[in-house]
Amino acid sequence: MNIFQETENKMTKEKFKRDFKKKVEELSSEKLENSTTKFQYEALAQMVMENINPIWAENRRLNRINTDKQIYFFSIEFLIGRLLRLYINNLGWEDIVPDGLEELGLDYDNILACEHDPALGNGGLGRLMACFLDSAAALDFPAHGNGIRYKYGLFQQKIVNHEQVEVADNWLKHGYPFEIRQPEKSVVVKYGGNVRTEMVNGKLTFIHENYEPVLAVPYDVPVSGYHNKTVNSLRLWDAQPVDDFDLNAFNEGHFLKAVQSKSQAESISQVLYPSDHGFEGQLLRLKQEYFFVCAGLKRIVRRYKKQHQGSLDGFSDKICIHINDTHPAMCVPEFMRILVDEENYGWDEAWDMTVKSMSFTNHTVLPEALEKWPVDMMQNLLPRIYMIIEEINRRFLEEMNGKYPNEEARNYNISIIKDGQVHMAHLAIIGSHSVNGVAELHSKILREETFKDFYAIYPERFHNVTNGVSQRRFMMAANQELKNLICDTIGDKWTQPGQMEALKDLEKYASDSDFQKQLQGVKYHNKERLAKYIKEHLNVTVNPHSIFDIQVKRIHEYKRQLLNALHIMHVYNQLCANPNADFVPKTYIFAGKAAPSYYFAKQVIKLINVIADKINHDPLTKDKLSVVFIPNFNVSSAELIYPAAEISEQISTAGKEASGTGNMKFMMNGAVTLGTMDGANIEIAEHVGMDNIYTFGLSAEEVANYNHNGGYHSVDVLQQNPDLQKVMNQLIDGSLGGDTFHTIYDALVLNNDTYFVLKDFASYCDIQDQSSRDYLNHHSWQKKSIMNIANSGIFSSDRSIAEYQKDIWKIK
Ligand code: 26Q
Repeated sequence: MNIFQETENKMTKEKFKRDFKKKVEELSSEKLENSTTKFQYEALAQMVMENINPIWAENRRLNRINTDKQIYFFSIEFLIGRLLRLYINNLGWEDIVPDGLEELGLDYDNILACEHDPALGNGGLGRLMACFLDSAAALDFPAHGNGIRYKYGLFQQKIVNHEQVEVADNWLKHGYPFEIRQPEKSVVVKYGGNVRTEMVNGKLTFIHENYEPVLAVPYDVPVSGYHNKTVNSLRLWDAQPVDDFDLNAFNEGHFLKAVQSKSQAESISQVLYPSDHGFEGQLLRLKQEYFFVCAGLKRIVRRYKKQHQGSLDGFSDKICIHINDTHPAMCVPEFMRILVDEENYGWDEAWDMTVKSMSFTNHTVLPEALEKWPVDMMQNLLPRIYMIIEEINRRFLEEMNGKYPNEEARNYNISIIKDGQVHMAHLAIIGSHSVNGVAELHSKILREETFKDFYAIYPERFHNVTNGVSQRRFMMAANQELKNLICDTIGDKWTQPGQMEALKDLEKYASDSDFQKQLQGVKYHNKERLAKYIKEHLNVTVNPHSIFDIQVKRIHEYKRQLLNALHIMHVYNQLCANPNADFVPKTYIFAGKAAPSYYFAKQVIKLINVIADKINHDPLTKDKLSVVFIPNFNVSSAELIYPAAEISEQISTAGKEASGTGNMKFMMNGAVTLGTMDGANIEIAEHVGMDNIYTFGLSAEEVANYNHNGGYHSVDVLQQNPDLQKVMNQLIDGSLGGDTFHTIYDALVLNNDTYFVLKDFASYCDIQDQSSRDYLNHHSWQKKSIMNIANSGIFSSDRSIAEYQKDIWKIK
């Protein structure tokens, strides 16, 4: 059902064409036929906002009076991607707009491409938030986001001389049509200064003075639901000086000081930190974390009090604060501060309300990514917050020492403050009623290893909610031809929110040769579309009849793009040795950004590009083997890439990838996973069956066993494998056009290969060979592809959101 098509002033194609033409001509002062694509984009964006705004306002009005529980996601990243097409689809205009524009002689895709893709996140964690907002709105469920309106999003990646070069992402340069600035909802965030105590009316009162105020100004972005009347809000906070100039400083003639304080305030929301691994304790990052926590909670509290006669009683029955990884963990002490210092609750009651309101999702088990802030930094920047953390910790340890007097070592281990650092994960676990991992294996590792001491104390707090992704963006919109084919075959029940598991009906067609042929045709078109993009952007010709084997994600040692690259070198060696042997044509595609300070990951990018250059220029490989590194992986290029994939590379060292979500996006577009038993791959294998996935390598348990015994001996593996020796030597002997990769060689050979790349190499080569042989049997390959699509429904973020509702937020 599409309720927008039932209303009286429903949009028709003719009305759309008239309104659109008028809008373009008003904006551009030109006849439509003389207008630029930029004006056409702006006109379309404005029309969309004019239609969403009244519904959004109505949603806000209803949210003010109704008593449904509201969810607030606090996340330092929201990787929302382009929004125009999604708004159009959600409004139910998906058939009207493309046709209408075509009749006006315009190209819909060109217009959509004018939207600057907002890159307000690094990768999985930020994109997950965007998928969750999409699903919550689709399911008519009030969930909102709170984050930072970074002036510069994640850097844009260029490849120059085979290497990554970072370019600033000035995404707001031409304005952003989907945000509404709400200056009257600005709040002040206080940094630094000192805290003084005073008895006021017989109560010990904490007075924060000499602080530096920063103004937090909210910008709201509508989050509309699919074919329904729900519009939620994503609130992004911008940092501004409280007064444009510090007037005192200015009047005293300290002009430079005044300007400096302005730029110090603005610096807080200036840029997204481009690292998603390796915690670095930078002061500005800590400022960012407190910034959106403080501002977001202030508005939520203010709104709640307004609705409840000035009281916060009952808050935790009506509001859930969801902490996305530890970056917003200061929600815990900040909410305590509000309750105790400002609202005069007693500590115990305040603590009970806090724990009941907060829930926490962990996204990583890499020890180097866990946040630990130096005590003196936190104490100086946030003196009252630090005092409250100390008190939370003191009471917690007192309770633990009372309950478990013989567990001294453990009680020290779980302390929030130890060794001069504040452990943010401990704060988040102690201050929340729920802690969850993002795939079965990951949640098990949290319970049994990472947080095992907490699991012993609070077993009831631990949950698993396996991640999911938005099928509306990553399949229905990105792969419309596939969507249409499936709807023609099994109907459209699966396209309805929460119903994606109806795709299971496709299993009936798994061996149907007509359906298989049509599916193959769809895949071929998507491969051609990607091949065209590659030709245009990289001037590399790839053979659309070859297998498209794709690995796209952030570049990390644990994700092992290196394993993929070493295998390609091996394949190339074989081809050179036997140019006339049978060879299944293959195109290896990579994309992904490395953190600018992550030297090893940048060497891997360089290696891939060097190999690509060599292989693509060798006439021997023509139409058989090509390698492509697509620069600047982002949500928009992802939408082109997933639909074209036949093999989805998910090859992380087992136990390291919390879940992965790209694996799910590939699967719903019919790619077959080639991966380790890690993260959500394990659940993909369970659902699709072992005949329809290629798995290889050590298990998480085997990896852990090696690690408990100090690792394995990579040299032994190397000695037994001449093919691998050859590849490894090529890294350092100048075979790669004179470039050498000693850092990579040393890590694998001399430093014992922390990520088990050499250990899993032989098993990876075997499974690669097997998949290429299987591909030759088109019938059985198409069957695998269909089984993947048919069983992907469970990996919809609609299912994840429904589980959070039921198990964590406890909403009926
Ligand atoms: C922390 C401190 C300082 C600077 C940066 C960070 C930081 C920023 C981002 C740490 C981690 C991240 C992002 C982590 C992330 O994206 N994790 C991924 O989350 C996905 C969604 O749950 C999972 O599918 C992936 O497996 C996981 O790697």
